[in-house]
Amino acid sequence: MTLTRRDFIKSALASTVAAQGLTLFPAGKVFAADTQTIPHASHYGPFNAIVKEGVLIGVQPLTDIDPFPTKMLLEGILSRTYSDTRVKYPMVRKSYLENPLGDHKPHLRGKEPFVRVDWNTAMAMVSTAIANTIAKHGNQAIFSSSYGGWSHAGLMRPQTLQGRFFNLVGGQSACSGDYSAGASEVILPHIIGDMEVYSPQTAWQVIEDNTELMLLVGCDPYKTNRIEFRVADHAMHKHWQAFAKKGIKFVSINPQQTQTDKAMASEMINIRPNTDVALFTAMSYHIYKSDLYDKAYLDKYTVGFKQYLDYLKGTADNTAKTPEWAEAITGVSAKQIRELAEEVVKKRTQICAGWSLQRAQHGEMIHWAIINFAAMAGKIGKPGEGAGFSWHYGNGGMPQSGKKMPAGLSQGRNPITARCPVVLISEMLNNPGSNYTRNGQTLTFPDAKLIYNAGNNLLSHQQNTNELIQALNNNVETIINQDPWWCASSVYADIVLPSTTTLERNDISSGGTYSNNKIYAMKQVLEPVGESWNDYEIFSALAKIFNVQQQFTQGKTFMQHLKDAYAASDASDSFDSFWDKGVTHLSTPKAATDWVRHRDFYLDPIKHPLHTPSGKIELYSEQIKSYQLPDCPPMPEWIPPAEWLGNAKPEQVHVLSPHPWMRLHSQMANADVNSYESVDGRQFALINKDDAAQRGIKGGDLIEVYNDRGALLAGAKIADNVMPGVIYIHEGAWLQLDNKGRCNSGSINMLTSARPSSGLSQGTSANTCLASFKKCLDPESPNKAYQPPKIEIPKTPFDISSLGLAAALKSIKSVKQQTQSKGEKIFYHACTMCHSAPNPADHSYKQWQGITRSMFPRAGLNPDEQAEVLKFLKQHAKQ
Ligand SMILES: Nc1nc2c(c(=O)[nH]1)N[C@H]1C(S)=C(S)[C@@H](COP(=O)(O)OP(=O)(O)OC[C@H]3O[C@@H](n4cnc5c(=O)[nH]c(N)nc54)[C@H](O)[C@@H]3O)O[C@H]1N2
Ligand SMILES: Nc1nc2c(c(=O)[nH]1)N[C@H]1C(S)=C(S)[C@@H](COP(=O)(O)OP(=O)(O)OC[C@H]3O[C@@H](n4cnc5c(=O)[nH]c(N)nc54)[C@H](O)[C@@H]3O)O[C@H]1N2
Ligand SMILES: [Mo]
Repeated sequence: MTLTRRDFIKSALASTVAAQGLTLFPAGKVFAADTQTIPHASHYGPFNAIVKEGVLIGVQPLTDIDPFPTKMLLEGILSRTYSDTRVKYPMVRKSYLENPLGDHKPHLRGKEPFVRVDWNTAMAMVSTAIANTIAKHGNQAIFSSSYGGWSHAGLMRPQTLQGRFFNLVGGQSACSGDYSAGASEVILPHIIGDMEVYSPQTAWQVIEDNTELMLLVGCDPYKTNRIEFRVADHAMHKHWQAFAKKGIKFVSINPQQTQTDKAMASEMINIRPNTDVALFTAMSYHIYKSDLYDKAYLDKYTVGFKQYLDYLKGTADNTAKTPEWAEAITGVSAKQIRELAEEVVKKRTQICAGWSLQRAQHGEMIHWAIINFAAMAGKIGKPGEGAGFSWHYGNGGMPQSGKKMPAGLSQGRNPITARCPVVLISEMLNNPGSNYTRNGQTLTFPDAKLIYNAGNNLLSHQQNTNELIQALNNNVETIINQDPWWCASSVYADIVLPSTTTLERNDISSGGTYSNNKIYAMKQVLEPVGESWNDYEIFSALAKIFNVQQQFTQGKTFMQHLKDAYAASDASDSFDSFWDKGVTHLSTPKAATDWVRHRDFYLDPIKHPLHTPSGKIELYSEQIKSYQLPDCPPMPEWIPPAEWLGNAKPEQVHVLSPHPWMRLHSQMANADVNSYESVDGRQFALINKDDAAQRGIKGGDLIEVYNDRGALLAGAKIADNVMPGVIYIHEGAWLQLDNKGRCNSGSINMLTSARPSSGLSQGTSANTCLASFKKCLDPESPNKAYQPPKIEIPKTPFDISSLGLAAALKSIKSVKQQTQSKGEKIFYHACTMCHSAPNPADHSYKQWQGITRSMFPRAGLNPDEQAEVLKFLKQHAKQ
């Protein structure tokens, strides 16, 4: 039996569950007849939802698939489902509702109450805003801030559905790049012919059999593999434990000792943030000077050594890049630099670098500097050796099945080509129509008047919150946010559309990112909470209003879309059997366990050239040189960032904002498990004991962290595993500004800058950030970020006819629906499995050939499909 929503809210069971937070059910537990176990899956792992009288009462892990379920799965999912922070009804900001067509006082966003409305009113208001914006400013004025977004693990991702709807009504301006690896994904195709950051890694078994040294560089897979873009299964642990048992040595270059370091007993090399380029440059210099470098390898597999050597020797700048030179920059002793360089050369070494390093100004340089060093050491392409940039993501190292997984609905082609690199959103809003560069192209910002944000938390994840709020309030007429919760982006929106969570509808997912060896049913577990609609319902309803519903739904039911997606996959189980069991497994060929990154190239560089201009590893890039960028040189050079310990004032520290252990960004911040990330209800800051003592701060104290851009309050946590001069504030706390404009919740982006990495990639530089901190003696209240805003219930219903929706809809020109080639269709369809569909013009055709070599196996495309996609990319690639 399922309760109606109304019954549920009243039910005693619901309040008991909400109060207790959790009932934990061990794997394999058998339940009484009145209790259902319903299979579902999430970023945090697969599970059985335990349901009684229509109420979720717990989550049971599937330990045969995931032997290491996290508390985010076991406790967080339940706790956040029934949290007070659910948006239960459509909401409109008070002044917006009072004057939706005129001055609705954008400066009151985030400050005034919301008014509950019914769905008719909400949809009429959203449609009017969209239609008026298109009629007045064109489709380019609709901006999708959904760069991809981590919403959920299913096929029906809000970002894709949003693109599908808007593309049917003339398109929307969109984001380019992502926050994750924005710098490397642009530079590395020039250097090594693939993005590398989203590419499979040498298989675990090869590491176990061959590797002697694993060199972790800002890489913490024990943390970052706790979740997956699709469904986590934590399969790495068995293998990493085997690495340790085998006696593989771990060395970790990092300002902090991580959980991975603890588990692997890594030898630590604490380094000043943002200075790794200097370290690897000096290691390259040292192996040159001591004649330990591999000349034959350089001749055969690389270009540009001559120019790079000039840089190492200091021919032009009179500075030899010696270990002593690097010691002064990095804080790592010259002796240690020499020893490390020699050890790496002499041992079979796999370098594993994370992405935080390149989330920095000049972020393009670091992975490149590592590649140059690894090439000089003669490592790339050999079993158990080389440089990899995805060991910490998607279970990197897991053998690939190459099987086709179900894919979501296609967005289709976006008729609007205007894009904004994610970190430049405030810049775009403040300078509509102005130019910027990206990957050698000069492009133009759209003039965004309406922002539609679905399934990503812009106000939390975007750098420099104060600048963003100003830019939004000065330039954007309407902000629509679609989310199950009162996250920061909901609180700062004009119209909030409550979407269900995946628990309240059906879906399908698969896992893992590279392995593609399982397909999961995400069955509906509950009735929608409050009056929330699922994302598909919301966009179908909009499509109906805009008269494109038939194209949006293709006349299919929701369940038919899922069945078709499953049928198009390589699963051999029937849909009914799969749906019944909740999971189906796909086999992985034996050869996948022997896979070595860049082995083909290493064995035969003529037959298997890289997709760079030279076909080789480019230690120096003529292509990058031709772009003539003042902030992105043609080889990996150490360039001091605008903010680092080398130019900090005595009272300042470097602030890093790594990803949280017990959250997925801002997700789970409203769940019980966030207590792990908090001190007294606020985000904690990890502080070295000496830095704390100097400022008279003890563990548990409230501190204020501040710089020119903003301020936040956080709880002090004294750490013995963080180097002096560096503090850690995990990204993803929700937002609550006090009367002094400080974030009372500890949201890190109050402090970060939206300065891009460089004119090449325009990636984020969140980790280039200095700030001061002191004990806070004047908090105004406890943290209220995890409470819903003030909500009013109107006495009289809103008069929808006053909006003039019919006239607004009539004033938009009809849109000619596009016909897509076979290859284009496959491209946009398969890309729904990733962050977002990239623009074919982002890369040259040659680069696409390299990039698709990693992507095709992940998408499970057969040779004919691959040929069609390549044909499409050839026509539309960057010239
Ligand atoms: N649990 C959990 N896992 C996640 C996520 C999450 O939110 N929670 N998010 C996922 C996403 S979207 C992404 S993009 C990835 C992010 O993956 P990463 O970007 O690799 O992760 P971070 O946590 O930012 O940083 C990892 C390590 O880099 C170190 N570090 C920072 N700056 C420097 C530096 O200048 N030099 C050196 N040597 N080390 C440095 C930090 O101390 C930290 O230990 O993680 C994914 N996994
Ligand atoms: N300072 C700093 N900032 C950073 C980073 C950093 O390292 N430092 N990391 C950056 C990186 S790498 C990333 S990837 C971004 C992450 O940024 P986001 O992708 O914005 O991260 P999430 O917090 O996971 O946001 C997902 C949102 O989707 C919502 N959601 C969940 N399920 C559903 C659903 O079914 N439907 C709808 N409509 N919504 C749903 C959630 O409630 C949440 O608000 O942050 C970036 N910001
Ligand atoms: Mo990310």
